[in-house]
Amino acid sequence: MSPEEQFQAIVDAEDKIEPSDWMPEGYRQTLIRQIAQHAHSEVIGMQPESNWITRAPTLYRKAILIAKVQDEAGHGLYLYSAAETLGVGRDEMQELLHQGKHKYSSIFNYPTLSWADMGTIGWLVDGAAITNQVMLTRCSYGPYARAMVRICKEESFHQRQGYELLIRLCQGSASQKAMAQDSINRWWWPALMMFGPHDGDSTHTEQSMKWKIKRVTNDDLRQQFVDMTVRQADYLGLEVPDPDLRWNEERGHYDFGDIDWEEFWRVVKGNGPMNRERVAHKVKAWDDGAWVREAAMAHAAKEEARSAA
Ligand code: BYC
Repeated sequence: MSPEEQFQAIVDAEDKIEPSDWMPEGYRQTLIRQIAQHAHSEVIGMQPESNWITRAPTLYRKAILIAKVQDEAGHGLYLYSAAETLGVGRDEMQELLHQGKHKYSSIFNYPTLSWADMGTIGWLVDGAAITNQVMLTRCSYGPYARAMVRICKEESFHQRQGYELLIRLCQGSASQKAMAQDSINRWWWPALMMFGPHDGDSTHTEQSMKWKIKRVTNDDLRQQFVDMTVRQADYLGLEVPDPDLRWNEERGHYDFGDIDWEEFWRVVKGNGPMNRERVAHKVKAWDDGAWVREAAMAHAAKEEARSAA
């Protein structure tokens, strides 16, 4: 058996590939790309929500929001660690993100304009994230799959807190309910875009499915998300902003309208409403934090010298 055949046999047998195992270069590069993008998404994803921490309406909501944003930082750290096991440095990944050479999820390039957006992000954005990420707990690469188990548990908590926030708003005054409706109007389509291009336009799906990095295609996950979420919107008494949305008895799924793919690619290529601000803020945070990293390195060097003495 060639190394490639042996590798594929391990994958097909549902065993995990570990960092010290032989792997095709394409597999390694695909994982670095996907895991780094995922880590960057978690970290950039802190920005839209942290924007509302100082304006949370109660201490209770503020505590939840701070904890959620902190969880996202933690997810970024697990994922950067998983990517590092593939031989890429954390500083290198940061540099590529700062230079615009690494992507992150399109969803975080939209602004958070109202308090209801905190609920909608939890409900729709974390909801879409879990729909996509549950399959990643079964990814063939061990360190990524294991990181995803913990991340999914936390994301499902995030999803529920967002939905609960919206239940409260929708049971509140007419203007609170209108704020919730305005929020779903703005986030619905970008949330559907999170799953990526149609399967026919997806560069990586076929190979990633063969390697069992991905287990379900972009379109199938998107359908799963729509089917689950429309019922949740009904319960809230909110309308999904899609005139073509209807239950298809024959398919056993909801049919839904066309996604604006021009908007998707515009955002992915760096020209969405908030791309420049998001990256500029990230670069500033990295530069402002340089002294912390330097102090930690100096401390580690001192400790090492002390234990060597
Ligand atoms: N945005 O061949 P395809 C979170 C790119 S964070 C931008 O289908 P693939 C949270 C794609 O990279 C959630 N780019 O790709 C955090 C590729 O370009 P490259 C983040 C996108 O990888 C804070 C090209 O389009 N989740 O939960 O097979 C607060 C062709 O696509 C997007 C993850 O990262 C997009 N939406 O499938 C709250 C999950 N979609 O790289 C919540 C892990 C596609 O060739 N990632 N592109 O230049 C994945 O599962 C897969 O990477 C994707 C895309 C399903 C996203």
